[in-house]
Amino acid sequence: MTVDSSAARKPRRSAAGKAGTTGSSAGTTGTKRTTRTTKKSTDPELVQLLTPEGKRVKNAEYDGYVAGITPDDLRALYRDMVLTRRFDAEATALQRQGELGLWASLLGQEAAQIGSGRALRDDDYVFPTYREHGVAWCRGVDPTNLLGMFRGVNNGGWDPNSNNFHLYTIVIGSQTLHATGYAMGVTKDGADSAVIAYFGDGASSQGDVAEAFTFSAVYNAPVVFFCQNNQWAISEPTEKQSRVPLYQRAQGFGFPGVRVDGNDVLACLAVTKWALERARNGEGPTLVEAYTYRMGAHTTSDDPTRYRGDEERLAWEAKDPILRLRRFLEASNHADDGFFAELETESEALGRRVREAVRAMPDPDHFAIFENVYADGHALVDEERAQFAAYQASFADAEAEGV
Ligand SMILES: Cc1ncc(C[n+]2csc(CCOP(=O)(O)OP(=O)(O)O)c2C)c(N)n1
Ligand SMILES: [Mg+2]
Repeated sequence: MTVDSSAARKPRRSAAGKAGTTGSSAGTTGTKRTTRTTKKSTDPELVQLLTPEGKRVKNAEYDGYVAGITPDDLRALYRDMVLTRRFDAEATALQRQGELGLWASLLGQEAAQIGSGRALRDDDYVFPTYREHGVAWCRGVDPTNLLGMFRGVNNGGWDPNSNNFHLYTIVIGSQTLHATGYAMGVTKDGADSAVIAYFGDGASSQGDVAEAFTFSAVYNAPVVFFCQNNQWAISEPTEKQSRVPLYQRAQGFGFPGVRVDGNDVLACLAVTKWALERARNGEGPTLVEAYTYRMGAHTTSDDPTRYRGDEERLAWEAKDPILRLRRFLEASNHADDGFFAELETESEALGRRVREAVRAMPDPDHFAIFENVYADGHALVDEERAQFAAYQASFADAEAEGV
């Protein structure tokens, strides 16, 4: 992607007073704090370049970061989002068919992931959670590798160093510390690459994240903390995570935080480029809060109808990240029917490819999990293995009787 950021202004050292940004010298939020659930698209705190209706709006601070974007680039961003959504839908279906143990859908978060993912350079390093399928796509990780992990037939799925994309991390928030340590190493190496850590709104309450913020600030580590605030941490709403908007938390640690419309791929691209540039220029960490929505269940094991209503989902459907870019492409004559039809064919081919690949994978070995806990055996693991073997054997009679 050729996005010219040279026209952009030099990143500021203090972001005080800027809409949607808190810098180390920004004022406090006062004693009366409010919580919020849904931001309007006109919210001054929210950096937005494309409205939900697909209208391009000017933004003096961030326009420079997408100034060189071409129609080809825009179509490429659209393609990335469509293919990622298609692959994600296929994975959900495969789980329902018993082919995967679990799937964590990214539905609704495509713009946050593709915008930030396409802002990265090849030599930058990514530390994802378990939901960053769109970022994995941008890094060139084959989707079937992700599916192998969720089927339980590989121990991670890819070599992190081949794509500078670390393994998925399930232990909430811990990857922010890994990213910080890695970024401190980048500084010691004298490199000008940057590191990005993805995490969720729920993760922002973890001690690990607070420690990562402290260390990265104090050591001026070249790291971008990219928080996808998808409004939910399983069944916990964001209001239960913080009394202030999440991006404002950076202020207390002494680095800037910005809230970007996480359903606006252009804004996510621009803001992430700005944050990465700060990191490369030796200006330390940045917190980006991508304000978005988890359209589906937390994972395929979750039933969101037990804790949230339809109105919220419908309100967010109107802000769909793919639809808004499509509207913009159509209104500006950057894409014709032929482009959309071809992409539809490509999407179906991708769905077919991953489906066939997963069906060709072996069944997971139920005992493999016990082999990778310790290098040299362990009494407790041996006991657990024996218990599990007895449990499995308990089905033998039923199977023999055809129950
Ligand atoms: C340390 C730790 N505590 C609890 C869990 C269980 N857990 C898995 S996902 C999750 C919610 C995470 O929510 P959020 O950070 O908002 O990310 P999202 O799933 O919404 O993308 C929790 C509590 C875990 N994996 N690790
Ligand atoms: Mg969340």
